[in-house]
Amino acid sequence: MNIALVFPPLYGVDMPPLGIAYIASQLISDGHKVSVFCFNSQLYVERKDKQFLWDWENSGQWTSLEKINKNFNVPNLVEKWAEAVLERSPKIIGLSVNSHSRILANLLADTFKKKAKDACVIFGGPFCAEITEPEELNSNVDVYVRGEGEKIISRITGIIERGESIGDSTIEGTLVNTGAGFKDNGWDTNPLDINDIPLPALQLFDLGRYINKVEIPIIFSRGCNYSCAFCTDAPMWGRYRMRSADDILEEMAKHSRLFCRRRFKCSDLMVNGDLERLEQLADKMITGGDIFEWGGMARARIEMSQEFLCKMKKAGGIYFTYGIESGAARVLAHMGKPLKRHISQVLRRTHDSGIKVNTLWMAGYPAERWSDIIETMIFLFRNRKYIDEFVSVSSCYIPHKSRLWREQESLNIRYNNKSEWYIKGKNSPWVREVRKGMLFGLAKALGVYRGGIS
Ligand code: B12
Ligand code: SF4
Repeated sequence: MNIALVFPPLYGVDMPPLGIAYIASQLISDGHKVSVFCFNSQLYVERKDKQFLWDWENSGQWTSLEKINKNFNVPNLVEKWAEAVLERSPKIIGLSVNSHSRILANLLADTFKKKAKDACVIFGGPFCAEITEPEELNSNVDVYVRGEGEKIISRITGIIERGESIGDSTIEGTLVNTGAGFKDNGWDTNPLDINDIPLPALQLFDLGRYINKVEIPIIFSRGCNYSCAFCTDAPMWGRYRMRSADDILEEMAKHSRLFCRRRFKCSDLMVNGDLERLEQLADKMITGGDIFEWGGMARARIEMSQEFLCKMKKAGGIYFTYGIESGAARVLAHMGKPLKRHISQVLRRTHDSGIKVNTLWMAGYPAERWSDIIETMIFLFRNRKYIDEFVSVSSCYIPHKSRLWREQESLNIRYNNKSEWYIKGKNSPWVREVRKGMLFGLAKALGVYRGGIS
């Protein structure tokens, strides 16, 4: 079958999106003809005057149609994009959707159905995993896919190929449009065997359109075995599974040859969820002799000894990005993060092993008091020598389905008329901004903020 995969804005234009590359690859190996349309990078390249809208601080400009309309002629854009997709006469159109692309994705779905009512429109991606309200569902979408999409998309295409009704299907992990509403087929609770899925089809993307000219995206693992209170990534992905060393090395060699690059950027939730397998990978990298560079997000796990980290360095590890969030012991405990003294030790060991230490921070967590932000500033000051980059500080938000979201009542969290959360007399958007400013100001003064990284 002819299948079109679409990636609407907003997303990072750093590198090609891996999710849709994995879906494309699965479909190709199932024997389908796949066309990929990354309208996110296309719009970025076409509208140089609007590139500032892809800066982190402007991501809010994509969260309502009114705001997007201020910057673009949305009806024209959607029409043009829909024409380009429909020119290929796809039987299935899959869109990868996140919280910041859902508005344009919905408009595209409406246009696809108007112009080609027989095409099956499928939404996948992180937005679908967070849907809680029926109002969030669009009647012009035939199927919503929650969580990992490879196995599910194969099943959906099978149903369509056999001419069966998608509305009657019972595939776990989907919400299907019956014509009279949506039927919830629950979640697929069996995470994929990630050594069994084809390597992502990055060759379908024009790398020249993306701004990172050095790295190639990759993932070593999926999932996470922790449950930090503010996080919804872990529930979407299920338990931690690391790919086999051979599979990872095969992908590195293939993509390095294809793109003439030697550095890989891991998009894992954390690269160090399974230290034993990570060490096996490092051993293979070292004995293989052909060392690639790599880096990614990691948890500050005290089990990582100096020796272990030196081995990572020798195997090509060049940076670890730690989600530190806070330097206050009681906030860290409430979040479910490692102990404060353990974090300090891991920062020092990583730095001393020659791996660059990147850090991510969060201000205004519900349990955070003014004294905690001071404690965090002292922590930052004391550890400044081991922190190579203070990448960014976000202000705490409460995603649907996170533990914080479930505990809102007991935390006295309320919402104002702009849907912003607050705790009376303790925490508000203003308080969060001030705390964020304090931390950011200190990072700049200490010289650990160096412009951030993408
Ligand atoms: C790497 C990353 C980035 C990189 C982008 C890299 C690049 N290509 O340029 C950077 C850091 C630049 C980035 C930016 C943004 N990101 Co980001 N990012 C991620 C991260 C950590 C990994 C994404 C990834 O590659 N995953 C691996 C792939 C394989 O997974 P996947 O894309 O989800 O795909 C799977 C399924 O979703 C599904 N699927 C996906 N598409 C489709 C399509 C179909 C048809 C089907 C059937 C299935 C399907 O199947 C895939 C394979 O199993 C995720 C967190 C996470 N772990 O998911 C956040 C995440 C995707 N980002 C998110 C967001 C919101 C953003 C921003 C848009 C805004 C923001 N405020 O953060 C910005 C853009 C900012 C800007 N101004 O540019 C959110 C989305 C939230 C949501 N619920 O929708 C996430 C989930 C983080 C979070 N929890 O907040 N991001
Ligand atoms: S923040 Fe990181 S470690 Fe914590 S639950 Fe989410 S993915 Fe796991």
